[in-house]
Formats: sequence, C-alpha cells, structure tokens
Amino acid sequence: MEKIFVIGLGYIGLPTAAMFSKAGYEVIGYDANPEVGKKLEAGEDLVEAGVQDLVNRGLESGKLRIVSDYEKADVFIICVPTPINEDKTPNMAMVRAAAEAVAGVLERGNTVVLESTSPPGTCNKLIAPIIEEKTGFKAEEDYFLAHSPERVIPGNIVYELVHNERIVGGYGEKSAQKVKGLYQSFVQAEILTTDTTTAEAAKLMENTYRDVNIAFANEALRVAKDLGINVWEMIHLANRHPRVNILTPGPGVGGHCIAVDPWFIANLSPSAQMISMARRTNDTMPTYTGQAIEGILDKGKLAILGLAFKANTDDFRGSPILDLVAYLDQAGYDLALTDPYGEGKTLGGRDLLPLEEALEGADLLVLAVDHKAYKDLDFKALGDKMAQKKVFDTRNVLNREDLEALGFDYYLLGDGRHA
Ligand code: SAJ
Repeated sequence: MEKIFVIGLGYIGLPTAAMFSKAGYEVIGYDANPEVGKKLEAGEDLVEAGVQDLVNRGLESGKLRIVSDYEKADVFIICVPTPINEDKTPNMAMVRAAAEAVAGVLERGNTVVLESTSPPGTCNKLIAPIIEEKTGFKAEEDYFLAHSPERVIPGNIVYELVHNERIVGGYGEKSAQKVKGLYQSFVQAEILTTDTTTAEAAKLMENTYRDVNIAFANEALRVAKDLGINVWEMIHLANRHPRVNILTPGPGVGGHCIAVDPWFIANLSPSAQMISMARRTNDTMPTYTGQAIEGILDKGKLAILGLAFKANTDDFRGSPILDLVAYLDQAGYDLALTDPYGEGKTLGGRDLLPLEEALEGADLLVLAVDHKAYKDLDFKALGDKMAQKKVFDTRNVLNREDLEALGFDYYLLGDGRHA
C-alpha cells in the first residue's frame, strides 16, 4: 500500500490523514508548527470529537505517525492554510513553502494533491513550476498533480468526508484518475473529475455562493428595518415558496472560509461586482449589531454569550463576534465575555469567564452565538444575577414569551424596531 505524507495538520489535514490511515495506508503527518505534533503525542485534543477519535486510533495503531521533517513518500497531500492579506489578496506563502519542500523529496511516479482552497491557477502556475524548476519533473509526465478541494463543514467533518461528493481536478487525465482512486478508499459518494483550474474555481464558487446568499439575508434585515417589520417572519413566509430559500441574517459572517474565499474570485474578476459587495455587506454586520445594542442601552455592563465564529464549534478564528466586541469596547461599555468552548481562553483582550460570573451585575445579556448549550439556560437564575433583566437575541433562538414571563425585556436583532 502507498505511503501518504500529509502537510498541514489543521482542521482538514488531520481528519484527512486519519481517514487514509483508517483505510489502510501508512500515513505520515507533518506540520510546520512543531507544537502540533507534540500536543498530539501528549494526547491533547486538537480537533472536534469525532475527528480526534479517528486520529487517536490512527496514532495508536501506528498507521499514522507525526514527523518533524519532510521525508520520501508516494503521495503528498497539501492541506495548509491560504489566508488573505490585509489588502484582500491571497497569501500563498504556506502553499509555496509546502511545494518547495515537496520538490525536495519528490521522486518520479509520485503524486501531489493540493487540498487547500486556492486561487484558480495555483496547481498549474505555482505548484507545477516550483516542482519543475527544482526537479526537472513535468506534471502528468513524471509525476501526478491534482487539486481535490476539501468541502467539509466544521462540526460534521467525519460524516461529510465520507458522504460528500468530491471533486478531483487533474493536471491531466492520468493525474485525475490516479487521485480519484486514492480518495475512493474512503469516500462513499461520487468522485467527479475535471481539470485543475475548474476544480479550484468550483470550490471557490461554492463558498462564494453561500456568502452572497447570507449577504442577501443580511440585506433583507435592513429592508425589514426600513419597513418596521420583523425579518424573521418575512423570511419564514418567503421561504414557503417552493423555489425560495433565504438563509439566516445575523451579527456577521466569519471563519476562515466563507469570509475569505470570495475575495480570491473578486480579485481575479473585477467585473464580478456582486461578490465583493456581498463580502462588504457581511463585514458590516458586527457594526450594525453594535449600533443596535447602543439603541437598547447607552452605557453599562454587557454579558456577551458566545464568541466562536459559529454555533457549536471551538473555533474562534475570524469570529465576527470579536469584531462586535471591539466595537463595543470602543463605545465604552463594560464587557464580560463567555463561551462554553472557550474555557481558559483570552479573547478580545479579556479572559473568558464562566457563564454565571459573566452575568453578575450585567445590564444586558447579548446572545451572540446560538450554541446548543444556550438553548436550555436557566434564565430565572441568570436574571437574578443581573443588574437589569434585559436580553438581546441576535440569532432568534430564545423564547420571547418565556423571557417576558420572567420579567425580562426581550430585544431581537431583526424585529424591525431595535435593529
Ligand atoms: N452564517 C450566517 N447565516 C447563515 C449561515 C451561516 O450568518 O445562514 C455565518 C455563520 O455564523 C459563520 C459563517 O456564516 O459565521 C460561515 O459558516 P458556514 O456554516 O456557512 O460555513 P463554514 O465556514 O463553517 O464552512 C463552509 C462550508 N461551505 C459551504 O457550505 C458552501 C463547508 O462546506 C466548506 O468546506 C468550508 O466552508 C470550507 O472549508 O471551505
């Protein structure tokens, strides 16, 4: 069985490595940050539960091992981050470094797969030339090269790795078929083959599609405000049409995918105006939400519940709630932050507090992320701790009647009155 070398042990690289080891391959994991390997060996959990179980099983069986330097293998899978720079251009430094390092150990007949979400042209115009310059090898002739974008949703990674359809874009047909065969070892859904650039663009368009649709929901929120009507009711009714499915408005769009990838397309095609407009609309939402809070309470202590970039994740990278916190900081509020996934963390310049402590003496509870843990809060007990019983629900997940029965003033983002 072939030996697979996975570069980048983040939220995609680790599960991918673990999946291949479960399928029987000998898998070697490498991360430029030596702490990752040390933490895994020390038994620390780095990824969501289902993934961590798979990783632990791989490590215990010896089929998965973590190394601190590049070594020879049959297949190299690049899963490094592709963030954006301040000016919204893609930062390809980590892909470039990985390609250079792979070129240092690559042998004729090996396979190179790029999983990282990347601007169209990355395989053909960045990776292939780096490898050719260093080794003289030509893609498709001397080694196989393909892009197979990850498509899994944080929170359900193991299931989606196996059950989502997968795209494999080959430098040529031989590369596409070779890499399709690899992923068939654990993917149970169809694997669709194409060329590298089409695969790169398709992945970006998937996330851009979602971003544009969320921006539409956030614009609906503003329309509802101008009309003085409740956006949630309006969307609920519109969505009863068989061909309408408006997404959910909220305090912002974050993470390292949806809020980033559309820029890769917008940069390439300045004529694609809707894409950058949608990005900007979504980026205004933390400020919009902060202004709504100012309309409810002009000063005092705010308890912010939820800091993660979305519900039920411990991922705080690029969270729009951190932008909201920065806005509220500037506006002079006293802030107490809490998140069930952030125990012991320092975010937004503050140590995260246990829930009850954050609520102590608060004038307004801001439900910022709809974590499952917040569905069954004991509002009676929490309200007793607060200085004023006021709650601002930015996700439309709390029950107005129940809260009002407990003596709370209930405010809702998108109710047409407050925001
Ligand atoms: N959000 C809204 N309203 C919505 C849906 C989401 O405000 O209706 C916000 C979330 O709160 C979050 C952000 O958008 O801040 C992004 O969350 P998400 O659940 O839409 O997406 P991600 O970033 O967790 O994962 C996406 C997925 N892409 C698509 O659904 C097209 C996933 O399949 C990709 O693999 C992932 O990006 C990636 O890695 O590219």
